Amino acid sequence: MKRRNLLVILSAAALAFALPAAAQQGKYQSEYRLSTVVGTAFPWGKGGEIWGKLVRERTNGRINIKMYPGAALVAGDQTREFTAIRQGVIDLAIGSTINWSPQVKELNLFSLPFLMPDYAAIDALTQGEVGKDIFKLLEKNGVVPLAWGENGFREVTNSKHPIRTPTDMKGLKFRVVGSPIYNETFTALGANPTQMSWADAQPALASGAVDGQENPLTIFTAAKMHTIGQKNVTLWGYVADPLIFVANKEVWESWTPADRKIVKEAAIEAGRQVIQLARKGMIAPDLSTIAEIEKLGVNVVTLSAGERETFVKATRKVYQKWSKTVGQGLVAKAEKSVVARKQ
Ligand code: X2X
Repeated sequence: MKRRNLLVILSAAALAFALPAAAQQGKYQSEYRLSTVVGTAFPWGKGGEIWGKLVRERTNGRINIKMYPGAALVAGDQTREFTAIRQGVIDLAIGSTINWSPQVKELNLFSLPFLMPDYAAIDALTQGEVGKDIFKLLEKNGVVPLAWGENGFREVTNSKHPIRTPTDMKGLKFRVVGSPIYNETFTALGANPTQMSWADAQPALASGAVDGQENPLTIFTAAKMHTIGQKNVTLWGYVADPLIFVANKEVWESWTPADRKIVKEAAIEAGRQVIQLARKGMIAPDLSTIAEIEKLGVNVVTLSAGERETFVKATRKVYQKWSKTVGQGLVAKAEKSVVARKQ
């Protein structure tokens, strides 16, 4: 073979090698649609932004993530998000365990009232055996789980008066999220719950159609809920919703192993940052977020251990009933993990 021909062959081989795997496979989409319920003013949406940026940089733009906040790909109906991921209407999502619990009933674990007494308890579940079990369940349900994030402890707020006992909730109307366990918990406390989406919740609060709601404080501040009548917050920490980063299975399989690794590692990194943002200013000695909320003219009630106990007792039946739905084995494992948690 002539020297020149050999060079041509060699350089062609080098070029093929250097080309991104995507171009060789030709399977990559120009854009991947990422669903979140809230936008970048919230830690949750920030997580989407961080994930997208890391992936774009590290894949040299081969994987271009576009965010669709407001659960826009399912017209705001966040309880349909999981099905849409499975069907490929959504390529990627960072979702709350609550919103996916209609399809994956075990995700109601995190909504069992007063299962998790503190942040260490959330970590003990998501970062331990329970977290692994839940990822396996998600895989069985046809999506690819990648990383954990956090929405946070869901605190109860209302426009009427401070809540210190279940009696204070009697007769108040609350917007609750899309799992029936919330209706049952609020009913057990003597309140009137109505299930609605996040999109519908804000106008309902603003018009006074409902008196209160429950959400993490980062949602409270970013959505400026004090401007829609929510002047009373009670830190009862009854449930917390982790977030889960996932990919549609076919999309995942269309990527090269090297790109999958990039996407997964970026999800883990973004998840860590979301968790940090979600907890900022809420753990002693840094309670600055709570102080900022008080400065907005909001009355923040911290319950004594005894006061909290009355809420625990009042919701115990709901806990027991829903433990069966979640699966007694998984609940027992979670309870054990909570007891053994490292502070
Ligand atoms: O709808 C809510 O309350 C929110 C934003 O927290 C969730 O999506 C679970």
